[in-house]
Amino acid sequence: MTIATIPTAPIEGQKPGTSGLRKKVAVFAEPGYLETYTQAIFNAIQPKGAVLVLGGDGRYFNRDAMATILRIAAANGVARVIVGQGGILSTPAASHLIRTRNADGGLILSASHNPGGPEGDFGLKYNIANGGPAPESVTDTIVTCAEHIDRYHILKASAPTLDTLGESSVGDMVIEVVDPVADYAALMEDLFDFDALRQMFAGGFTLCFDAMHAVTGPYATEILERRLGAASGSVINAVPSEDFGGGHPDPNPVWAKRLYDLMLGSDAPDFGAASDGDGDRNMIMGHGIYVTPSDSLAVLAANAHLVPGYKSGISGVARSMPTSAASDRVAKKLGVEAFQTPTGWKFFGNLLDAGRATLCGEESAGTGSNHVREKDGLWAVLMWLNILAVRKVAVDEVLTSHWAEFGRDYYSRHDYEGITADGATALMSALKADLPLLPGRSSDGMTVASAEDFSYADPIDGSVSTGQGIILTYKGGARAVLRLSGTGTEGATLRVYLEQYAEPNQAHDLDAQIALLQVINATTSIAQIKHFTGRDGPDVIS
Ligand code: G16
Repeated sequence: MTIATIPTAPIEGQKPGTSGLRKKVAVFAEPGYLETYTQAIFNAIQPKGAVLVLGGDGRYFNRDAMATILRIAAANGVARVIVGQGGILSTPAASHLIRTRNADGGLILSASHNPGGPEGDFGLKYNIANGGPAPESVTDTIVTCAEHIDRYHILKASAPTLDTLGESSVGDMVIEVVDPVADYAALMEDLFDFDALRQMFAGGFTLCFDAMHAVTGPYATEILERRLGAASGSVINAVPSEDFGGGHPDPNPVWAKRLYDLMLGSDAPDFGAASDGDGDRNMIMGHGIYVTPSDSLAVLAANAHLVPGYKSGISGVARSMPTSAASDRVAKKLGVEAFQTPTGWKFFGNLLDAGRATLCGEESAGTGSNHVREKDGLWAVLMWLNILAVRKVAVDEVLTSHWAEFGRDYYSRHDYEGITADGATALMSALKADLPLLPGRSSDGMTVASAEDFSYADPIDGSVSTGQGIILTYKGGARAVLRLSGTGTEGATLRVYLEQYAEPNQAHDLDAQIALLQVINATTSIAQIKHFTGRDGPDVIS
């Protein structure tokens, strides 16, 4: 085995964001960049003798990056790499494979919902042995290693193509190419009542699943159409492409507009859903109705006992801080724990490992459970379908009956995209500086009751994460959260999360923007959004 050791320069200031390192393809493709960052990961995790899982969402640069990573892995003494055929693994399937094969960790190549192609984005994320994203202690070590690196090691031989199932080797390292779908589909069969679902589809239930030309195409076609009998063509945009068909693989009303419009039209199927670039996000719709991710988590928590995998109940529900309080109300009624964590799936890992939470969810279209350690788009779809199969009602009835029992948390997120990093930082700094002065401040008929800069002490390992977003709680209970996105690759994105609770006996059929008008206006004014961003309004409202 011939190894080359190549001098390289440190990578400075490349702290992974909310979910691994995301950059333009052009940055990752710069000579030595991917090599150096991969070596920094290996310096941090010391992978000699390790078994690793490797997979990606198939976006542009996936195959080239895999070939490089395999050669660096071999040069660093990795014993075995389990790879999805063609280099493909959805993020939840990779998480499952790490767990089911007792691997030491895995590398996931994806920029999630960000666009792909030569001008698009690429990403690299390290997951630990529990199958979940590396916690901050590990990502901090990777950053330190990247800042002090001066060489990388790479096998001189080239890596095999990854198209043929089975084992081969490169240097002393075994490469095992596996079917990307098989193990994941088997896990779904364990969790859900496939017989009941088959019956529902045989009875004429209709569905449209938009795979957005991304990784879930093969997974959804196999599970929904082949195994469950949904009509052929129920999965649309099912063939993955390197640039997601030129689209933006983010399952929300803006980017999944074709599905959104279909579900609001008169020819809508019974159920609509979409997933993102790497298969971990989801969008859920019924005929004429969009289910917010916050409501979806609450509904799944309230109905989980109807699904075989959760029939003995759930231990707790965890949500990210900007997610609405809807799931807290369910947890309270069920008498189970409710947790509020910072944004980022990695913060759920300890709670899931300790058995304190069974279901987790985020306003950013992520929902999941203890079956893996990532959010899981298709899992969320199957949860909903299984619940509909048991309750035999439509999506809108599930929601309206939920609100009638628990009340409705009107919710919306306003995104100001591509603003200057300076403006974004100045806005957050001004809010932080003003924190003690904000309580009592009034605007548009709303008065701030309390203001805090969210910090989280992990109840399992005690680690503390600070500066996770500003929370403004208004008198009467409405809430606004302001934070900067950690997943963008250009400029900065300000996210403003808004919510207002309506009791069970109050109106639940208002448009969310109308129900939230006062809290929107008050927050825009108190945070001086126009002043700092130069924008009259948000770019994306979801
Ligand atoms: C990633 C994380 C999620 C998190 C989201 C937030 O999502 O995995 O846990 O909620 O980022 O994004 P932002 O920082 O832009 O608000 P994904 O799907 O991109 O991996």
